[in-house]
Amino acid sequence: MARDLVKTSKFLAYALRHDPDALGISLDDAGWVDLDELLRAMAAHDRPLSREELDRLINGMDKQRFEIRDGKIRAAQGHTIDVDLRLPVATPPAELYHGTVMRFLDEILEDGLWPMERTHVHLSPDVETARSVGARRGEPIILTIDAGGMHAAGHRFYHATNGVWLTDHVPPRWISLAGGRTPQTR
Ligand code: HQG
Repeated sequence: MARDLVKTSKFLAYALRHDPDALGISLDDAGWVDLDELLRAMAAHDRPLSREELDRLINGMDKQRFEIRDGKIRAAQGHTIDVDLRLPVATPPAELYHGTVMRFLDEILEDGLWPMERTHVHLSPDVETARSVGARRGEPIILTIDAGGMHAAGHRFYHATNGVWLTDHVPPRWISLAGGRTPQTR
């Protein structure tokens, strides 16, 4: 994907997940904005984008950040602003993965995973994805989540359209280090 489209994609993700004011748009309570309104706002903010470029940006992404439906667009996941994506409750696979870094490990094993700034804890369907999520912050550490056990115990899971799994909180008892090793730090 062209470099400026990558930049545009990052800016769009930022606006749709965290700061719609940055673009002078407002999202509905499920995070959607009208496509035409978005393209007008991009032009008004010196970032003109045609519908064709937007389609290219959306289809060219390695991880699908955006969702388009009924002439509207939203970020598929990752919000820090208060939205209700209204994703259906879904049955997760037996195991999910979370990529993090060593400096958070003690706290995570003590308190479990919390959404922090986002609306949900984000879990990956495979180790490779979790590794790249963790690698945003440093040397990645992969946690294995007993999603099947959590689900059986009544925790709710949601499946974002881009394959990311969301849940409210993962208590420590469902978390283990990939490979079953005991954390060195404990
Ligand atoms: C950590 C990306 C201490 C957690 C990816 C993570 C992803 C704790 C950080 C999506 C903790 C939160 C989400 C606790 C969790 N104590 N640290 N109790 N509980 N943490 O970015 O999962 O890059 O909000 O391990 O694709 O890293 O935005 O979540 O390191 O799907 O395009 O607190 O964001 O997309 O960080 O990433 P984040 P995440 P983008």
